[in-house]
Amino acid sequence: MKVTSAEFVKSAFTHEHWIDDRRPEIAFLGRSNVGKSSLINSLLLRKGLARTSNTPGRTQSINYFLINEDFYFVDLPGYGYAKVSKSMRADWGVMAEEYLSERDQLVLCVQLIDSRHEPTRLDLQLNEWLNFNGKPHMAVATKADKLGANQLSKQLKAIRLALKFSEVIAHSSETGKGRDDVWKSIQSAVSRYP
Ligand SMILES: Nc1nc2c(ncn2[C@@H]2O[C@H](COP(=O)(O)OP(=O)(O)OP(=O)(O)O)[C@@H](O)[C@H]2O)c(=O)[nH]1
Ligand SMILES: [Mg+2]
Repeated sequence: MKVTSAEFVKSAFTHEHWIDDRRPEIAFLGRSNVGKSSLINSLLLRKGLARTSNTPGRTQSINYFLINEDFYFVDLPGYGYAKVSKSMRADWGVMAEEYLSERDQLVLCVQLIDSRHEPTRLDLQLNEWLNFNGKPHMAVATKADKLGANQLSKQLKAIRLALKFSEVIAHSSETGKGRDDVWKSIQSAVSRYP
């Protein structure tokens, strides 16, 4: 995919601020700090477009990026960050479910899993929800550069076993590993949109 333009459009904190121009959307989902913003930057080859940080829970709003004036990348807040209040954690579920259920233009959900760990309970819940609700999705195992080849292949096996209905692609935003394969799936999802 040749990225000719990529721009941050807006942060939406509530329903009224969601974008509604019928362009297709790709949503990035995963626990906080798993590397959602970094994956977006890596795919776009733009270093600081989506804000990354070492502080988990950094992305609190739904952030829209318009790519090639054609489709959106949607950076959703991370879940499962223990230090936020219980009500904020409950809000995540409500907001995400509302978002994921209501968007007809959502052509692909990209679920991120840390390649170093087994999927968490919340990862599995989200994956089941996506399957059950027939949402087109794929999984990306992030931070693949942090593991050696043997460890990585072992972890991928475990992740594929846990997310048995999902395509799983290993990716590193440090080395660019997996970038082309993730793009292939995104492109094919966008091209299926009427
Ligand atoms: N080595 C390595 N570090 C990564 C990779 N991807 C992300 N990181 C690091 O992991 C941390 C979190 O990355 P973010 O992209 O901000 O994660 P996020 O999922 O957007 O986090 P929230 O917005 O807080 O939910 C940062 O310090 C990144 O530099 C990767 O592929 N390799
Ligand atoms: Mg982020």
